[in-house]
Amino acid sequence: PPQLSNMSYKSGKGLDTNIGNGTEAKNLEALNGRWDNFNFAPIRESQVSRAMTRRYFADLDTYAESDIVIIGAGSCGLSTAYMLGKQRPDLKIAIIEAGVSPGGGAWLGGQLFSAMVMRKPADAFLRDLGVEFEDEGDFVVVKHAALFTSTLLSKVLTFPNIKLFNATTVEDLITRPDPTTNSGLRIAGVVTNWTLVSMHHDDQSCMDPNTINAPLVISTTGHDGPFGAFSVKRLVSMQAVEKLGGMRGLDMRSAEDAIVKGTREVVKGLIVGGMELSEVDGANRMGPTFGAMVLSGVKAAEEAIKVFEE
Ligand code: AHZ
Repeated sequence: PPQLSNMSYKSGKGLDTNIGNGTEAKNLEALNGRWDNFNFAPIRESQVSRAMTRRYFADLDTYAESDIVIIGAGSCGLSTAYMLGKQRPDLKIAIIEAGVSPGGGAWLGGQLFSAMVMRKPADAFLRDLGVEFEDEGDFVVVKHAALFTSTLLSKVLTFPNIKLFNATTVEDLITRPDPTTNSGLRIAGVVTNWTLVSMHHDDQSCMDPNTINAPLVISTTGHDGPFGAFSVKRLVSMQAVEKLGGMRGLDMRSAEDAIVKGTREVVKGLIVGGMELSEVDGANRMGPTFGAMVLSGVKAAEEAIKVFEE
């Protein structure tokens, strides 16, 4: 049996026997037909744990002071992040997504159908992203909404200055007094918790949240629902906005223009985009067409860049 004195708990060596040295393979072809003597490179469980937790906690440390926090990784939040990632590699951007899987309502085109419709000129965004589509004249069709969302997500996750914290909910907004604004305050960051914790505030006590300071928050939490329209509802309860307009019935013709045009800094330090904005402005919903979400993201990024140029 291994002697305690011979064990290195730091490296984990000495506790396990029968671990192979690992099959070497420069490429996948090199593995061809070698499965009988195959084994993975050695590992100890603590190495896996440390590889994940060290990075996660370093990220929490790094992004505790961010330049921008984007709330919600749906089609609008991800489009915003993509535009900012491309144009401003100098800004530190945290995306906080309540769900385990980012993407919001953009994994299917509508109902349970696969294809995603975008009205022109949102095809310009698809070209920029490198997602193929069929041109139907006034609108274009991506063969599967998941192709759009996964491509967008993969690009956003590649930017070194953007960190996605998923399974994390924004529970509140950080505010600071600001006598120059109507409400006398500005938004200065977000209050977060793991979503599973947020869901249990009613039956558990002492589960205080965490915080991220940021001079600019971009909220894209979607229309009202269990989580949706979070920031704008909070603006009302903190009396920074008098009341919400409330999302109106579906009218594709007017809804998409209204959302893109209306994307703006609603309260100092808080830009609102995507369907969350319909709750502020009393805009119609547009249903299964996604051009407004991506172009609202483009506009939200443009508005954000203006704030940093001021
Ligand atoms: O999980 C939510 C989703 O992924 C996330 N979210 C909401 N509240 C949050 C909170 N903290 C962190 N407090 C939160 N994350 O925000 C994301 C919103 O994505 P979405 O796809 O619902 O919104 P969107 O505005 O990007 O796109 C909406 C697309 C449309 S239009 C429409 C209609 O007209 O009927 N319906 C949809 C889904």
